[in-house]
Amino acid sequence: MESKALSEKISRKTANIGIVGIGYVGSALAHACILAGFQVLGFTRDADKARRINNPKKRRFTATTNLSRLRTCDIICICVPTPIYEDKTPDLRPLEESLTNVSAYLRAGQLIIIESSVGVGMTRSIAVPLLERTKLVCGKDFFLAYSPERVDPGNRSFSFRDIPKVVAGFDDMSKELAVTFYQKIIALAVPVSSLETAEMTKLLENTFRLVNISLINELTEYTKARGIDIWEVIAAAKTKPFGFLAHYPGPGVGGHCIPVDPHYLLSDARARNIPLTLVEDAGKINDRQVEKVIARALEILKERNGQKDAYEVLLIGVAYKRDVPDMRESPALRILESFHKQGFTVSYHDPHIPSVNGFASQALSSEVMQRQDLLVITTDHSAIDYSQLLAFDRPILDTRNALRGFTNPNIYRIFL
Ligand code: SAJ
Repeated sequence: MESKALSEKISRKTANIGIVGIGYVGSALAHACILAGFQVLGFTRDADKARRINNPKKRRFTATTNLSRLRTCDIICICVPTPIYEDKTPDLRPLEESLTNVSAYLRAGQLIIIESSVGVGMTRSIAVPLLERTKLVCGKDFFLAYSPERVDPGNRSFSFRDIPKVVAGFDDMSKELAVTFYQKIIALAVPVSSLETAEMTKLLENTFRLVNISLINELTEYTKARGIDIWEVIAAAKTKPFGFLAHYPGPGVGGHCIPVDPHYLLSDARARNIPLTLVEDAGKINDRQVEKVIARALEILKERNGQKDAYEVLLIGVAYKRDVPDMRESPALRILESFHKQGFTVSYHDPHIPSVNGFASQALSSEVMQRQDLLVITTDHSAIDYSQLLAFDRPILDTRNALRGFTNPNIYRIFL
């Protein structure tokens, strides 16, 4: 009975959608639900964020810090971060807190969907017990699904609606309800046979990327030794219309997905004594990129300035990737901290990040630029005028091939 009523409300788009966690994933999902005609209530601990969202002109999307309103939602999507601790083990506190909050107001007939990236088996082993504390029974009184987020910050090629979504249910009815919901907001919902299959799909997607980035970072050491431009090699390999997907060398791997999610796989594999040596090594190879950038920068500084007590260095870009205002796990921050610890006068310029860790983004003024012993391009934002950067005639270490095509003698390329 409960499922029929919910299915009807989804089909008529009168189901009230609750989204717990309105960061880049929750916001994108909220927008897609609104576009499809649903009413959305965002749940956040940040009262200012709630106030910013509650714009009288936008009645379809409101936000609140009042958790008791979870009871009014027919579908609740959990889109909170699933980070890792310093020791790289899963930090499930945000997810467990959200599930505890949802369980406090859980009522019969609700569909709970987890979108946060989790380890294999975590939906079943963590979400079900927390939700069933209310004595309501999963699959009977309420429904539970898992559908990993696939939001790609800064990607202009695919809209939320264009990106298929993998969907699994605790049971068939849960899956059916979740597929019916997603089919209202995106072009393609991809049902799979189990929660674990959907959890592993997400981990495969991001581990695939981690490993391929580490492959190209490692191969760059070889091509550099052989005087070959790896970027030209990749461009040539991309002409193969099948069986190749380009990845590029860089200063390391940042963001809240690629350097993080694979540890949800590794921690469970280790616990089961299943060696995933390639994945373990991939993370180490990518982490070593930061040390390579720092070592090369020091070589250039000594070569051009002799031994000095302190050099002045400006990083161009601290975001974890091009054209996003996000610096989580950004390798540029590790480079910034390292130069700072070595006593350098170090600063950064990033048009998307006004300040971070007590540093403020520097304007590219003549006064600032003339003082620099070295510029390091750590993020290749589109908004930066690289020819203007070169006009200051300062030594530049390019870790992103942002200066492709330029031949100024002051350019150093980490990959050549
Ligand atoms: N990076 C490289 N070389 C590459 C690609 C990325 O060094 O060839 C670096 C980036 O500079 C960044 C980090 O790796 O520091 C992560 O880059 P990313 O493009 O993978 O960025 P994310 O973390 O936003 O990844 C998202 C993920 N999407 C989801 O998790 C839903 C990922 O699964 C996507 O594959 C990726 O976007 C994408 O394809 O753009």
